[in-house]
Amino acid sequence: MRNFKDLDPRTIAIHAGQHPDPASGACSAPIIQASTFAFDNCAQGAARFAGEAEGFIYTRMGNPTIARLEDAVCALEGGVGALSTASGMGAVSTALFGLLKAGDHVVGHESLYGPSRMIVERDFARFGVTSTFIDTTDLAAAAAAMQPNTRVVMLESPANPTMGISDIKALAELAHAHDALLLVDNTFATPINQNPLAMGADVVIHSMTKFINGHTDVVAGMIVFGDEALRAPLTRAHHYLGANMDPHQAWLVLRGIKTLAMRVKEAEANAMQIAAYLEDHPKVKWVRYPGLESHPQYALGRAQQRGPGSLMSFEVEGGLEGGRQLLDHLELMTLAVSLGGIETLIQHPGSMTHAAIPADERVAAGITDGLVRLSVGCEAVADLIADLERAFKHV
Ligand code: LCS
Repeated sequence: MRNFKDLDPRTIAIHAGQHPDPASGACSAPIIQASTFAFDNCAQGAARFAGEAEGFIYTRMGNPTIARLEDAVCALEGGVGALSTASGMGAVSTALFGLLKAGDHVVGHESLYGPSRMIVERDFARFGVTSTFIDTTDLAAAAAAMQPNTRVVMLESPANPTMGISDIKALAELAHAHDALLLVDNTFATPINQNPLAMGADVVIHSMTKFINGHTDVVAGMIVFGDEALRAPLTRAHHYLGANMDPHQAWLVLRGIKTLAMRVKEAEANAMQIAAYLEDHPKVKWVRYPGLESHPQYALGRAQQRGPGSLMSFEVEGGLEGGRQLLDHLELMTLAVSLGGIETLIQHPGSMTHAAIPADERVAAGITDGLVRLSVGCEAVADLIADLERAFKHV
Protein backbone atom coordinates (compact mmCIF):
# COMPACT_ATOMS: atom_id res chain seq x y z
CA MET A 1 0.00 0.00 0.00
CA ARG A 2 1.22 3.51 -0.85
CA ASN A 3 2.08 5.60 2.20
CA PHE A 4 -0.76 8.07 2.78
CA LYS A 5 0.63 9.56 5.99
CA ASP A 6 1.29 13.07 4.69
CA LEU A 7 -1.89 13.46 2.65
CA ASP A 8 -5.09 15.30 3.51
CA PRO A 9 -8.04 13.06 4.51
CA ARG A 10 -9.96 14.37 1.48
CA THR A 11 -7.26 12.95 -0.76
CA ILE A 12 -6.91 9.71 1.21
CA ALA A 13 -10.67 9.05 0.96
CA ILE A 14 -10.39 9.12 -2.84
CA HIS A 15 -7.12 7.21 -3.31
CA ALA A 16 -6.47 4.75 -0.47
CA GLY A 17 -7.34 1.19 -1.51
CA GLN A 18 -8.45 2.46 -4.94
CA HIS A 19 -5.36 1.67 -7.06
CA PRO A 20 -6.03 0.27 -10.57
CA ASP A 21 -6.39 -3.51 -10.78
CA PRO A 22 -2.92 -4.88 -11.66
CA ALA A 23 -4.42 -7.70 -13.76
CA SER A 24 -6.68 -5.61 -16.03
CA GLY A 25 -5.87 -1.96 -15.41
CA ALA A 26 -9.47 -1.39 -14.32
CA CYS A 27 -9.78 1.89 -12.43
CA SER A 28 -12.54 0.53 -10.22
CA ALA A 29 -11.78 -2.29 -7.78
CA PRO A 30 -12.70 -5.75 -9.07
CA ILE A 31 -15.21 -7.64 -6.93
CA ILE A 32 -13.41 -10.88 -6.10
CA GLN A 33 -16.53 -12.87 -5.29
CA ALA A 34 -14.76 -16.01 -4.10
CA SER A 35 -14.95 -17.93 -0.83
CA THR A 36 -11.59 -19.65 -1.21
CA PHE A 37 -8.22 -19.12 -2.94
CA ALA A 38 -6.06 -21.73 -4.72
CA PHE A 39 -2.51 -22.46 -3.52
CA ASP A 40 0.25 -23.30 -6.03
CA ASN A 41 1.31 -26.20 -3.82
CA CYS A 42 1.16 -27.48 -0.23
CA ALA A 43 4.23 -25.56 0.82
CA GLN A 44 2.64 -22.27 -0.26
CA GLY A 45 -0.61 -23.13 1.57
CA ALA A 46 1.36 -23.97 4.70
CA ALA A 47 3.33 -20.72 4.48
CA ARG A 48 0.14 -18.64 4.15
CA PHE A 49 -1.43 -20.34 7.16
CA ALA A 50 1.75 -19.74 9.15
CA GLY A 51 1.65 -16.05 8.18
CA GLU A 52 5.04 -16.44 6.45
CA ALA A 53 3.74 -15.74 2.93
CA GLU A 54 1.48 -13.01 1.58
CA GLY A 55 -1.76 -14.10 -0.07
CA PHE A 56 -5.33 -15.04 0.59
CA ILE A 57 -6.68 -18.28 2.02
CA TYR A 58 -10.41 -18.06 2.66
CA THR A 59 -12.72 -15.01 2.56
CA ARG A 60 -13.73 -15.19 6.24
CA MET A 61 -10.02 -14.51 6.91
CA GLY A 62 -9.50 -11.92 4.17
CA ASN A 63 -10.22 -11.16 0.52
CA PRO A 64 -8.63 -8.80 -2.05
CA THR A 65 -11.71 -6.54 -2.42
CA ILE A 66 -12.25 -6.39 1.33
CA ALA A 67 -8.52 -5.73 1.89
CA ARG A 68 -8.77 -2.59 -0.26
CA LEU A 69 -11.46 -1.21 2.02
CA GLU A 70 -9.46 -2.14 5.12
CA ASP A 71 -6.47 -0.28 3.63
CA ALA A 72 -8.67 2.74 2.91
CA VAL A 73 -10.14 3.10 6.40
CA CYS A 74 -6.81 2.21 8.03
CA ALA A 75 -5.14 5.03 6.09
CA LEU A 76 -7.92 7.48 6.96
CA GLU A 77 -7.62 6.66 10.68
CA GLY A 78 -3.82 6.45 10.72
CA GLY A 79 -3.85 2.89 12.06
CA VAL A 80 -1.40 -0.01 11.69
CA GLY A 81 -4.13 -2.48 10.70
CA ALA A 82 -7.86 -2.82 10.11
CA LEU A 83 -10.44 -5.60 10.13
CA SER A 84 -13.74 -5.25 8.33
CA THR A 85 -16.99 -6.68 9.67
CA ALA A 86 -20.51 -7.41 8.49
CA SER A 87 -21.92 -4.54 10.58
CA GLY A 88 -20.96 -1.92 13.14
CA MET A 89 -22.11 -4.30 15.86
CA GLY A 90 -19.88 -6.94 14.26
CA ALA A 91 -16.98 -4.54 14.88
CA VAL A 92 -18.04 -3.80 18.48
CA SER A 93 -18.58 -7.48 19.40
CA THR A 94 -15.43 -8.70 17.60
CA ALA A 95 -13.20 -6.06 19.21
CA LEU A 96 -14.57 -6.74 22.69
CA PHE A 97 -14.33 -10.53 22.16
CA GLY A 98 -10.69 -10.09 21.21
CA LEU A 99 -9.77 -7.80 24.09
CA LEU A 100 -11.71 -9.12 27.12
CA LYS A 101 -11.50 -12.18 29.36
CA ALA A 102 -13.45 -13.35 32.42
CA GLY A 103 -12.71 -11.15 35.41
CA ASP A 104 -12.09 -8.02 33.32
CA HIS A 105 -13.98 -4.76 33.86
CA VAL A 106 -15.19 -2.24 31.25
CA VAL A 107 -15.79 1.46 31.81
CA GLY A 108 -18.24 2.73 29.20
CA HIS A 109 -19.98 5.93 28.21
CA GLU A 110 -23.53 5.77 29.56
CA SER A 111 -25.19 6.86 26.32
CA LEU A 112 -23.37 4.45 23.99
CA TYR A 113 -25.54 3.15 21.13
CA GLY A 114 -28.03 0.84 22.95
CA PRO A 115 -26.77 -2.55 21.66
CA SER A 116 -23.10 -1.54 22.26
CA ARG A 117 -23.91 -0.91 25.90
CA MET A 118 -26.20 -3.93 26.26
CA ILE A 119 -23.71 -6.42 24.82
CA VAL A 120 -21.26 -5.44 27.57
CA GLU A 121 -23.76 -5.00 30.37
CA ARG A 122 -25.82 -8.14 29.70
CA ASP A 123 -23.98 -10.49 27.36
CA PHE A 124 -20.31 -10.15 28.31
CA ALA A 125 -21.58 -10.25 31.91
CA ARG A 126 -22.59 -13.87 31.24
CA PHE A 127 -18.88 -14.61 30.69
CA GLY A 128 -17.72 -12.88 33.86
CA VAL A 129 -17.01 -9.37 32.56
CA THR A 130 -18.24 -6.55 34.80
CA SER A 131 -18.88 -2.98 33.72
CA THR A 132 -19.56 0.55 34.92
CA PHE A 133 -21.34 3.08 32.71
CA ILE A 134 -20.76 6.74 33.46
CA ASP A 135 -20.70 10.04 31.62
CA THR A 136 -17.21 10.02 30.09
CA THR A 137 -17.50 13.75 29.35
CA ASP A 138 -16.90 14.01 33.12
CA LEU A 139 -13.22 13.08 33.64
CA ALA A 140 -13.61 12.82 37.41
CA ALA A 141 -16.47 10.33 36.98
CA ALA A 142 -14.35 8.31 34.56
CA ALA A 143 -11.38 8.28 36.96
CA ALA A 144 -13.64 7.20 39.82
CA ALA A 145 -15.05 4.32 37.75
CA MET A 146 -11.62 2.77 37.03
CA GLN A 147 -10.85 -0.48 38.87
CA PRO A 148 -7.64 -2.52 39.11
CA ASN A 149 -9.17 -5.00 36.60
CA THR A 150 -10.43 -2.38 34.12
CA ARG A 151 -9.22 -3.57 30.71
CA VAL A 152 -11.25 -1.43 28.29
CA VAL A 153 -12.57 2.14 28.37
CA MET A 154 -15.18 2.53 25.66
CA LEU A 155 -16.80 5.69 24.33
CA GLU A 156 -18.43 7.47 21.43
CA SER A 157 -17.55 11.10 20.87
CA PRO A 158 -19.76 12.81 19.92
CA ALA A 159 -22.03 10.32 21.66
CA ASN A 160 -25.25 8.82 20.34
CA PRO A 161 -27.59 10.77 20.69
CA THR A 162 -26.72 13.23 23.47
CA MET A 163 -23.85 14.68 21.40
CA GLY A 164 -21.64 14.77 24.52
CA ILE A 165 -17.96 15.20 23.65
CA SER A 166 -15.39 13.26 25.69
CA ASP A 167 -11.75 14.32 26.04
CA ILE A 168 -10.10 11.50 24.07
CA LYS A 169 -6.51 12.46 24.93
CA ALA A 170 -7.20 12.69 28.66
CA LEU A 171 -9.20 9.44 28.67
CA ALA A 172 -6.41 7.63 26.77
CA GLU A 173 -3.98 8.79 29.44
CA LEU A 174 -6.37 7.65 32.18
CA ALA A 175 -6.86 4.24 30.55
CA HIS A 176 -3.14 3.71 29.99
CA ALA A 177 -2.32 4.68 33.59
CA HIS A 178 -4.50 1.70 34.57
CA ASP A 179 -3.07 -0.67 31.90
CA ALA A 180 -6.38 -0.46 30.08
CA LEU A 181 -7.10 0.22 26.40
CA LEU A 182 -9.21 3.06 25.01
CA LEU A 183 -11.74 2.02 22.36
CA VAL A 184 -13.45 4.90 20.52
CA ASP A 185 -16.49 4.48 18.30
CA ASN A 186 -15.76 7.19 15.71
CA THR A 187 -18.94 6.66 13.67
CA PHE A 188 -20.43 10.11 14.38
CA ALA A 189 -17.29 12.19 13.82
CA THR A 190 -15.94 10.16 10.85
CA PRO A 191 -12.19 10.09 10.09
CA ILE A 192 -12.69 13.31 8.13
CA ASN A 193 -13.37 15.22 11.34
CA GLN A 194 -11.55 13.19 14.00
CA ASN A 195 -8.71 10.68 14.36
CA PRO A 196 -8.82 9.11 17.84
CA LEU A 197 -5.65 6.99 17.36
CA ALA A 198 -3.62 10.19 16.93
CA MET A 199 -4.97 11.33 20.32
CA GLY A 200 -3.86 8.15 22.07
CA ALA A 201 -6.82 5.78 21.58
CA ASP A 202 -5.87 2.14 20.94
CA VAL A 203 -8.79 0.92 18.85
CA VAL A 204 -11.29 2.76 16.63
CA ILE A 205 -14.65 1.29 15.65
CA HIS A 206 -16.87 2.37 12.77
CA SER A 207 -20.38 1.55 11.78
CA MET A 208 -19.69 2.09 8.08
CA THR A 209 -23.43 1.73 7.59
CA LYS A 210 -23.41 5.45 8.33
CA PHE A 211 -21.17 8.15 6.82
CA ILE A 212 -18.41 5.98 5.36
CA ASN A 213 -20.77 4.19 2.99
CA GLY A 214 -23.15 7.13 3.06
CA HIS A 215 -25.95 5.93 0.78
CA THR A 216 -28.27 4.08 3.18
CA ASP A 217 -27.88 0.84 1.22
CA VAL A 218 -25.23 -1.19 3.12
CA VAL A 219 -24.71 -2.40 6.70
CA ALA A 220 -20.99 -2.72 7.47
CA GLY A 221 -18.34 -2.16 10.15
CA MET A 222 -14.60 -1.69 10.67
CA ILE A 223 -12.07 -2.08 13.48
CA VAL A 224 -8.82 -0.08 13.22
CA PHE A 225 -5.98 -0.58 15.69
CA GLY A 226 -2.99 1.62 16.37
CA ASP A 227 -0.58 -0.90 17.92
CA GLU A 228 0.92 -4.06 16.36
CA ALA A 229 0.45 -5.86 19.70
CA LEU A 230 -3.31 -5.78 19.09
CA ARG A 231 -3.12 -7.43 15.66
CA ALA A 232 -2.99 -11.03 16.90
CA PRO A 233 -5.86 -10.96 19.45
CA LEU A 234 -8.15 -8.90 17.21
CA THR A 235 -7.38 -10.95 14.09
CA ARG A 236 -8.06 -14.21 15.95
CA ALA A 237 -11.39 -12.85 17.21
CA HIS A 238 -12.25 -11.67 13.69
CA HIS A 239 -11.43 -15.03 12.06
CA TYR A 240 -13.19 -17.12 14.69
CA LEU A 241 -16.32 -15.06 15.37
CA GLY A 242 -17.12 -14.91 11.66
CA ALA A 243 -18.77 -11.49 11.57
CA ASN A 244 -16.84 -10.93 8.35
CA MET A 245 -17.70 -8.70 5.44
CA ASP A 246 -18.76 -9.89 2.00
CA PRO A 247 -16.75 -8.77 -1.09
CA HIS A 248 -19.75 -7.17 -2.76
CA GLN A 249 -20.54 -5.24 0.41
CA ALA A 250 -16.89 -4.07 0.48
CA TRP A 251 -17.15 -2.87 -3.12
CA LEU A 252 -20.22 -0.77 -2.38
CA VAL A 253 -18.48 0.87 0.58
CA LEU A 254 -15.36 1.42 -1.57
CA ARG A 255 -17.63 3.34 -3.94
CA GLY A 256 -19.26 5.36 -1.16
CA ILE A 257 -16.03 6.25 0.65
CA LYS A 258 -14.69 8.19 -2.36
CA THR A 259 -17.20 10.98 -1.64
CA LEU A 260 -16.94 10.75 2.17
CA ALA A 261 -15.15 14.06 2.65
CA MET A 262 -17.43 16.13 0.41
CA ARG A 263 -20.56 14.56 1.89
CA VAL A 264 -19.37 15.20 5.45
CA LYS A 265 -18.54 18.84 4.69
CA GLU A 266 -21.70 19.56 2.68
CA ALA A 267 -23.94 18.05 5.38
CA GLU A 268 -22.00 19.92 8.06
CA ALA A 269 -22.59 23.27 6.36
CA ASN A 270 -26.32 22.46 6.23
CA ALA A 271 -26.29 21.35 9.87
CA MET A 272 -24.73 24.64 11.03
CA GLN A 273 -27.65 26.55 9.50
CA ILE A 274 -30.31 24.16 10.78
CA ALA A 275 -28.87 24.20 14.31
CA ALA A 276 -28.98 28.01 14.33
CA TYR A 277 -32.59 27.92 13.03
CA LEU A 278 -33.65 25.41 15.71
CA GLU A 279 -31.87 27.30 18.50
CA ASP A 280 -33.95 30.38 17.70
CA HIS A 281 -37.21 28.47 17.34
CA PRO A 282 -39.86 29.18 20.04
CA LYS A 283 -41.02 25.54 20.00
CA VAL A 284 -37.54 24.11 20.68
CA LYS A 285 -36.38 23.91 24.31
CA TRP A 286 -32.72 23.26 23.56
CA VAL A 287 -30.39 22.14 20.77
CA ARG A 288 -27.26 20.03 21.27
CA TYR A 289 -24.88 20.53 18.36
CA PRO A 290 -21.07 20.65 18.62
CA GLY A 291 -21.02 23.67 16.29
CA LEU A 292 -23.10 25.85 18.64
CA GLU A 293 -21.41 27.82 21.39
CA SER A 294 -24.19 26.61 23.69
CA HIS A 295 -22.83 23.04 23.47
CA PRO A 296 -21.41 22.14 26.92
CA GLN A 297 -18.12 20.91 25.42
CA TYR A 298 -17.92 23.45 22.57
CA ALA A 299 -14.27 24.35 23.22
CA LEU A 300 -13.17 20.72 23.52
CA GLY A 301 -15.01 19.87 20.31
CA ARG A 302 -13.25 22.71 18.49
CA ALA A 303 -9.88 21.50 19.76
CA GLN A 304 -10.36 17.79 19.12
CA GLN A 305 -12.47 17.71 15.93
CA ARG A 306 -11.82 19.28 12.52
CA GLY A 307 -15.53 20.10 12.25
CA PRO A 308 -18.76 19.75 14.24
CA GLY A 309 -20.37 17.17 11.91
CA SER A 310 -23.99 16.92 10.88
CA LEU A 311 -25.75 15.25 13.81
CA MET A 312 -27.70 17.06 16.45
CA SER A 313 -30.37 16.45 19.01
CA PHE A 314 -33.05 18.81 20.23
CA GLU A 315 -36.00 18.80 22.60
CA VAL A 316 -39.35 19.82 21.12
CA GLU A 317 -41.92 21.65 23.18
CA GLY A 318 -44.62 19.21 24.34
CA GLY A 319 -42.39 16.18 25.07
CA LEU A 320 -43.39 12.89 23.56
CA GLU A 321 -46.52 14.25 21.84
CA GLY A 322 -44.71 17.33 20.53
CA GLY A 323 -42.04 15.11 19.01
CA ARG A 324 -44.65 12.86 17.48
CA GLN A 325 -46.50 15.79 15.86
CA LEU A 326 -43.29 17.21 14.43
CA LEU A 327 -42.03 13.93 13.01
CA ASP A 328 -45.42 12.90 11.62
CA HIS A 329 -45.79 16.17 9.66
CA LEU A 330 -42.41 16.20 7.91
CA GLU A 331 -42.66 15.61 4.16
CA LEU A 332 -39.03 15.66 3.05
CA MET A 333 -37.02 14.39 6.02
CA THR A 334 -37.28 10.62 6.44
CA LEU A 335 -38.49 9.19 9.75
CA ALA A 336 -35.99 6.36 10.14
CA VAL A 337 -33.24 5.10 12.41
CA SER A 338 -29.63 5.09 11.23
CA LEU A 339 -27.74 8.25 10.27
CA GLY A 340 -24.97 9.59 8.11
CA GLY A 341 -26.73 9.05 4.78
CA ILE A 342 -26.83 11.52 1.92
CA GLU A 343 -30.48 12.15 2.83
CA THR A 344 -31.73 13.72 6.05
CA LEU A 345 -32.93 11.18 8.62
CA ILE A 346 -34.82 12.02 11.79
CA GLN A 347 -35.72 9.72 14.67
CA HIS A 348 -36.84 9.45 18.27
CA PRO A 349 -34.22 7.58 20.39
CA GLY A 350 -36.49 7.11 23.44
CA SER A 351 -38.79 4.82 21.48
CA MET A 352 -36.29 3.53 18.91
CA THR A 353 -32.47 3.16 19.14
CA HIS A 354 -32.21 3.51 22.92
CA ALA A 355 -35.50 1.84 23.90
CA ALA A 356 -33.60 -1.25 25.17
CA ILE A 357 -32.08 0.86 27.98
CA PRO A 358 -34.37 0.99 31.06
CA ALA A 359 -36.31 4.31 31.05
CA ASP A 360 -34.82 5.69 34.29
CA GLU A 361 -31.25 4.96 33.13
CA ARG A 362 -32.03 6.36 29.69
CA VAL A 363 -33.33 9.65 31.09
CA ALA A 364 -30.45 9.84 33.58
CA ALA A 365 -28.09 9.49 30.58
CA GLY A 366 -29.70 12.57 28.99
CA ILE A 367 -31.96 10.76 26.53
CA THR A 368 -35.18 12.47 27.50
CA ASP A 369 -38.62 11.45 26.16
CA GLY A 370 -38.93 14.40 23.79
CA LEU A 371 -35.41 14.22 22.42
CA VAL A 372 -35.32 14.15 18.61
CA ARG A 373 -32.15 13.13 16.74
CA LEU A 374 -31.49 14.71 13.39
CA SER A 375 -28.92 13.46 10.88
CA VAL A 376 -28.69 16.29 8.37
CA GLY A 377 -28.07 15.27 4.77
CA CYS A 378 -26.88 17.01 1.62
CA GLU A 379 -30.20 18.39 0.29
CA ALA A 380 -30.56 22.16 -0.26
CA VAL A 381 -30.74 23.60 3.26
CA ALA A 382 -33.64 25.95 2.41
CA ASP A 383 -35.78 22.94 1.51
CA LEU A 384 -34.94 21.25 4.80
CA ILE A 385 -35.74 24.35 6.87
CA ALA A 386 -39.03 24.80 4.99
CA ASP A 387 -39.94 21.20 5.82
CA LEU A 388 -39.27 21.82 9.54
CA GLU A 389 -41.14 25.12 9.46
CA ARG A 390 -44.24 23.43 7.99
CA ALA A 391 -44.15 20.57 10.52
CA PHE A 392 -43.58 22.88 13.54
CA LYS A 393 -46.98 24.49 12.84
CA HIS A 394 -48.55 21.22 14.08
CA VAL A 395 -46.65 21.20 17.39
N1 LCS B 1 -22.02 2.62 16.72
C1 LCS B 1 -22.82 3.68 16.59
C2 LCS B 1 -22.38 5.01 17.10
C3 LCS B 1 -24.07 3.54 16.00
O1 LCS B 1 -24.85 4.62 15.87
C4 LCS B 1 -24.47 2.26 15.53
C5 LCS B 1 -25.78 2.03 14.90
C6 LCS B 1 -23.60 1.18 15.69
C7 LCS B 1 -22.37 1.40 16.27
C8 LCS B 1 -23.93 -0.18 15.19
O2 LCS B 1 -23.74 -0.23 13.81
P1 LCS B 1 -24.54 -1.21 12.81
O3 LCS B 1 -24.36 -2.59 13.32
O4 LCS B 1 -25.96 -0.80 12.84
O5 LCS B 1 -23.84 -0.98 11.52
N2 LCS B 1 -26.66 3.08 15.08
C9 LCS B 1 -27.90 3.14 14.69
C10 LCS B 1 -28.73 4.22 14.98
O6 LCS B 1 -28.40 5.19 15.65
N3 LCS B 1 -29.89 4.02 14.45
O7 LCS B 1 -29.96 2.79 13.83
C11 LCS B 1 -28.68 2.14 13.95
